[in-house]
Amino acid sequence: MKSLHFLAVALFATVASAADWTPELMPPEQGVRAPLAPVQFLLPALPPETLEKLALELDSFDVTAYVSSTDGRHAVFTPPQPIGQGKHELRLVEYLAGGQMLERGRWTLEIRSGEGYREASLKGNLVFNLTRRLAAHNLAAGTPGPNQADGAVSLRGALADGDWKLTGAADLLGNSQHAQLPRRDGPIDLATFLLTAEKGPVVAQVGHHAVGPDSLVMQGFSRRGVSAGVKSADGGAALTAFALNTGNVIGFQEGLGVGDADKRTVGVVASVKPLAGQDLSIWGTWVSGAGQDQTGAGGSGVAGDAARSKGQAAALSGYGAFLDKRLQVRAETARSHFDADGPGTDTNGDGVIDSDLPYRDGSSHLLMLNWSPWDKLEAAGRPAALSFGLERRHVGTWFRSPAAAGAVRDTDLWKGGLHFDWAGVHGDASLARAGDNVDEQPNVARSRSILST
Ligand SMILES: [Ca+2]
Ligand SMILES: [Ca+2]
Repeated sequence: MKSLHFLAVALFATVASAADWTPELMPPEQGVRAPLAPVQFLLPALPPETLEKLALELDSFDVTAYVSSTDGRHAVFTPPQPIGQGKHELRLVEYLAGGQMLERGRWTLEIRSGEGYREASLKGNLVFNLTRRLAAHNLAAGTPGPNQADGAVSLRGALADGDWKLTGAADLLGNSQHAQLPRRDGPIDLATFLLTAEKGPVVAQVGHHAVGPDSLVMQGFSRRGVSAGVKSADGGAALTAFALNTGNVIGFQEGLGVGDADKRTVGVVASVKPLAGQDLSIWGTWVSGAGQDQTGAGGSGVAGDAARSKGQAAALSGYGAFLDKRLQVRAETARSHFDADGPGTDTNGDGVIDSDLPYRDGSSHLLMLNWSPWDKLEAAGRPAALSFGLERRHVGTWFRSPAAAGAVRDTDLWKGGLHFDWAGVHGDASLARAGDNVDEQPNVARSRSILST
């Protein structure tokens, strides 16, 4: 039986090689492939029964019905509708007896709108509101006139050629009441903007954006500024350096947001996926910055609340998903060196600094586990899911980062919980033990609590 099988394979191989041929894709007539231009092939002299078994696929869709030929050698595919700009895959296959499929040719089609660029687009979106106040009795002095207008314009553009691409986005605001706009001056203002330039492995961004994955030292830190990075061809490793405004600048003001060293945060994020094909990432983040974060009003007790706070922080972070993603692990460790009030504060307003905190060192550690032991669980004939979570978070009393204003501070937490879903019902239960004044400062109050939900 085994030898028969081998014989069959050998026979098939001989037939296939005897009938070996490759089609040829003809270059476009005008140098670029336009969205509706016919695509031409040259085939060798083939018997009619072979021609009948050929099929053409565009991006995995069978488009054989749109192929015609007058002599069996020159085949023309006429797109029934414009092919989108960019790269597409075209495949010519032959169906063999027995249902097997043999790929005869595979090409990348690049569709362009014109000679100039591979991709060029600009989209705009306008919203405009006009409000007229009808009643005008008993209005306070200084009330704006009866006609009010406001609007927003959203612009998106892209330009690409070869291995480079430029994309831009900007949101503009208009309001007849100038005080309603970020800059409070003039009827038109800018909300946010972002320009991205990519060339091969290099990416540069200017405008409102976040850099790299979140960590203990950088969380939700989307700000106006500049960044430049390089990534490996497979996307597994990346290195990005940035300078962003510490606060949240909007409007036509402060330019790129990084001109003032007292309001600037600079840093580097490096990430690597050490095992190919595995869902495992390790990234390091270093930040150094000064200034007030918009979430921390003075005296709010949130990191960065003092307008002139400054410092550095660094974190090493890892995330992995194992056992078909049923076990997820996140681990981080971080250190900081931070002066919460910079050169000090004048607490009684007499013009003389009377409170100046020193630089303090802090550390922070995090471990989070999530485990779903069963892949497919059923209870009483209905699908069910059950997962267990464990969180260990230890944030030192003096741990702060200029790029993580809203982060949890000064906590010593153990938390365990479970989550279940069954027949559309979700439930969570957890038990946590939390404490503060982690560094046991003698003049800071200390609390401990146990919570269950
Ligand atoms: Ca200080
Ligand atoms: Ca004073």
